[in-house]
This record gives sequence, C-alpha cells and structure tokens, in this order.
Amino acid sequence: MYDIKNVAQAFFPNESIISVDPLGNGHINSTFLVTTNINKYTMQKINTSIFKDVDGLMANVQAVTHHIRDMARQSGIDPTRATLHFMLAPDGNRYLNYEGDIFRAYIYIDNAYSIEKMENAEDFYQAGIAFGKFANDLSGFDASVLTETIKNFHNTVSRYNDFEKAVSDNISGRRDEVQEEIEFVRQRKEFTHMFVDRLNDGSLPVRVTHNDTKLNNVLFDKDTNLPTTVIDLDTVMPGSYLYDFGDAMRSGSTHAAEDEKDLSLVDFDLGLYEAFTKGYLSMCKDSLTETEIELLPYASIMLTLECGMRFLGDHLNGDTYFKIHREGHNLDRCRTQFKLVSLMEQNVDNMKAIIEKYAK
Ligand code: ADP
Ligand code: GN1
Ligand code: MG
Repeated sequence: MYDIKNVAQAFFPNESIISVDPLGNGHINSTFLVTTNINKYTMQKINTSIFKDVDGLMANVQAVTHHIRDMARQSGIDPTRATLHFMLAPDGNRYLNYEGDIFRAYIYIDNAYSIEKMENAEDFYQAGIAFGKFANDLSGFDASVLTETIKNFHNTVSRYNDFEKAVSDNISGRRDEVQEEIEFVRQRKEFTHMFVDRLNDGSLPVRVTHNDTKLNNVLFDKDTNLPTTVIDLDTVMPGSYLYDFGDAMRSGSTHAAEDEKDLSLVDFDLGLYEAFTKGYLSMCKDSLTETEIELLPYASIMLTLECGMRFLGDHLNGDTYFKIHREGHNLDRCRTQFKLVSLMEQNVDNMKAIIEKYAK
C-alpha cells in the first residue's frame, strides 16, 4: 500500500508537501486536506466502484463549475468561492491514476466549515438559500451535456427493487434480525411510485439538480456564518427539485445525527422545516410548476425513505456501499431514517401549509 503523501507529491510535483490529513465525514470518497508550501487542496480518492465513468464525472464537474462561476461573475459574487475549482494532474488530465486508484484535487475552500447536525433554524434557512440558488443557477443549464454518473440514482421504484433483491440475497445473513425494518419498507411500496410515475409521464419536469443535498455538502464561511459553497458535485445530473428539497430536509429537519443510536433523540422540527422552505423557495419558487408545488410536501418523506431503504439494503448486502465505522452502522442509520419518515408522515398537513405559505 502506498503512502498518501506520495500521491499528493505526484499530483503537485512542483510543490513541497507539508501535510496530508483526512477531511470531513463523506460516506463515499476518501477526502484529504493537502497543505503545500504554496496552497491548500482537497484531494479525493474517487470511489470507482460507485463512480465507474470518471471521465464523464469530471466532465460534468467541469461543465457545472464553469457555469456557476460565470453566473457568480455576472452577479458580482467572488467566483473563487462560489463553486469548486479542480486542479489538472501533471499530465493535463482531470485526475491522477496512482497505482490504479483515481485521485482528483480541488482548491481547498479555506476558512469554512460544514455542519453535521442541525442546531439552529437560521443556518438551515441559509442552507435553503444556498441550495435554492444552486437550483436557480442551473435552471438555464443544458442537461443534455451531462453524463448520468449513477443510473437511477433517485428512482425510488428501482431503489425498491434493489432493496427487495438485497432482502432475497441476504448476503450478510442478517435478514432475520431486521424483519420489522423490511416490513416498514414494504408497507410503502406503492408510495415509491409517486414521483417516478409522474417523471415518466412528463407531468413532473426533469431539472438539473445536485441530488446529494445533505447538510454537510454546503460549506459555511467562518467569518460571516453564511453559506459559501455547495460542494460534492459528483451527482449533479438530471433530476427533480423534489429530490434536492427532500434530501436536505432528511438531514436538516431533525436535531439528531444520521447515525444516532438513541431514537428518542430523532425529532422532526417543523420550525427547521419552515426555515429551509422559506430560504429554498425564496430563490426558486418562480420557476416551480403547480405539480412540483403539489408534490413538495411528500419530498422529504420520499427521500428519507429512499435513504433508509438504501442503508438497510447495504446492511443486508454486508456494508459494501456506504463507509461504516462500527458494527451495525448502516442499520443505525436506517433506523433514524425510518423514525423520521414516521414523524414526517404525521405532519403532511403541516408541511403542506408551510409550503403553501412560501410558494405564493
Ligand atoms: P463525499 O462524496 O465522500 O461525501 P465530499 O466531497 O462531500 O465527499 O467531501 C467530504 C467532506 O470534506 C465534506 O463534507 C467537507 O466537510 C469536506 N470538504 C470537501 N471539499 C472541501 C473543500 N473544497 N474545502 C473544504 N472542505 C471540503
Ligand atoms: C452519500 O457522499 P455523501 O456522504 O455526501 C450518498 C448520498 C446519501 C448520503 C447519506 C453518491 O452522500 O446519496 O444520501 O450518503 N452519496 C452517494 O448520508 O451515494
Ligand atoms: Mg459529501
């Protein structure tokens, strides 16, 4: 096995590497902060068993960041912090192949932090503005230039089928211990069609979206405490506004961590829900169709169910997709998601009222 410092040195042959440290809590890639005598970089080993077409992926990142930087320049926003900026490898490629592993590097967004667990409504309101602005910035972007980096990423019908396959394969042998969770998903089988069927019949528009709007994928500036950059652009591709809205609510409308073991701490806070809705819709409500507004109250339920179903599937498959840091980690994550789904289901009317208030 190689030393990660040697990888950084190979990426930046003309700089002295001072340190390479693990960064962040992403579940997919391995992320490092590289400090050199000249600059700081975020270097990532891309998970190529998940992202199989790295050329397509990096072409997406280039096109999207270029577009967002242009939009920033037009509105007088600092283009260096408005989006990610990747570095070319010494051979001019958009990534470095080091002993068969694939690495890319971004300029590190300094003096910024990401939030793992929502503490206050103001931050979530600001995250709503950041993701709403992201939606807005990409509303004029030509979707046809984008590669679908993970097929059927938020197709909840195909996710349901993947889940049933994981149940029947039972690779980990854990099926008998999770009967209650399996039943929870099966009771919601019909529901998984709600968005997919409407995307298929054209009544729900396809948008270019982020598709991974987890709270820790937005960086906040340490001086202003305002969002500075939406990061983790690997899944930017055709999708739906419902996905970005719903997935942000999944991670930010509760005070609990995604992997909280004490389920009594998993709450659903309508104040947080309202804060994000207000921020998000203030940026993009004018481009929403009636169907999108009508379905928005179900988005957080759908995306939270989908994520819980994926965690459970991975638990059954023997933890091959999401990084885990303890035994049963994916099951703990699944349980917080299902608790949240139940709480959200009890609040559909409240969510509708909030959305009506801010979609006007
Ligand atoms: P993953 O796909 O594994 O989630 P991310 O791209 O989201 O990887 O990066 C993981 C974490 O690293 C982020 O949540 C964030 O905390 C930190 N991070 C990533 N890129 C940067 C950057 N350019 N500047 C500062 N921090 C970053
Ligand atoms: C992964 O990459 P990261 O950690 O930001 C996953 C998301 C899940 C999320 C759950 C490419 O996000 O889809 O919602 O974990 N990303 C991918 O925490 O599968
Ligand atoms: Mg991430």
